[in-house]
Amino acid sequence: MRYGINNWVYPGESLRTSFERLARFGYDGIELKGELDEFPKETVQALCEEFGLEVISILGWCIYPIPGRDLASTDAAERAAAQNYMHEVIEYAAEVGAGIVLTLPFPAGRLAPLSKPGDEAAWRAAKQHEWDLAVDSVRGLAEYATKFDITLTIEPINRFETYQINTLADGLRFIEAVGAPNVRLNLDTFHMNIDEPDPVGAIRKAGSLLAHMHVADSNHMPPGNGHVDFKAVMQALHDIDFAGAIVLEAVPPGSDAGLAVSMPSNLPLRDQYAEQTIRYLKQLEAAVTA
Ligand code: LER
Ligand code: MN
Repeated sequence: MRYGINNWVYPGESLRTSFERLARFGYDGIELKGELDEFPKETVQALCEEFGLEVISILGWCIYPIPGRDLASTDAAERAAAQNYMHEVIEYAAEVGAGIVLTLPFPAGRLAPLSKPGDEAAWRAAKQHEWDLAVDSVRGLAEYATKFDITLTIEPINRFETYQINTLADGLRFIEAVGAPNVRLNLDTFHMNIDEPDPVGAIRKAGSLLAHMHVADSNHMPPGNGHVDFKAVMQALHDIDFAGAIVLEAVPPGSDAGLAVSMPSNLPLRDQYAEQTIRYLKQLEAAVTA
């Protein structure tokens, strides 16, 4: 397996510090938050070279209500801006050698259709309309990504962060609707613990469509600190011949993830979480491959 950490959990930290931590604990690479102006590609390329690390993936930062990031918006200008933004992410990924771009067809943090439907029939119609818009947007992105040999992954995220694509079943239905071979799945153990009826079964069912994994425990802490069965997760990944990377998104306790990852008193946890996770998962990996 290849292992990485997403750097959205390291706000305010220099890239050098993040790369140095990843190298020190034996990670293979980094997943970059898709705020590209913060990470000049020349700096990233030089650090990859210096530390022997790769950029595994870029997380398209489609977070509501950041303007120009909503691929499902009913406002055509907003949708076009989001597509342009994702084109830039795809181009950046190709330039730093990352093969995966994580794509949120519905921005994290938006929990209802923009039209704020007042009854069930209106809700269903609005939901379907935004679904169709998102499918259309992602189909366009997939075509664009083909030119750069980039795979787009769709991550089902929990109901407290989006009102569409909460489960593997939703993700599979979305990918089928898009109908492009370079659109695949990214599962996240934290989100699956909330909305997936059978998280380990979902990994098995995703099979060869699973291109990328995010890990955190049930409480968003590093694997081993909650009740996700990571041994069964690692066994399932092994059994499906998972060839992607496992990327950590661990967050210290607190109701506001953005605040929790930036609190000065939590900074020492960055090393601790990185060290614990790779040690624990590699131990489980050895056990399931023995
Ligand atoms: C993104 O990978 C994710 O897991 C979301 O919770 C971010 O809002
Ligand atoms: Mn995730």
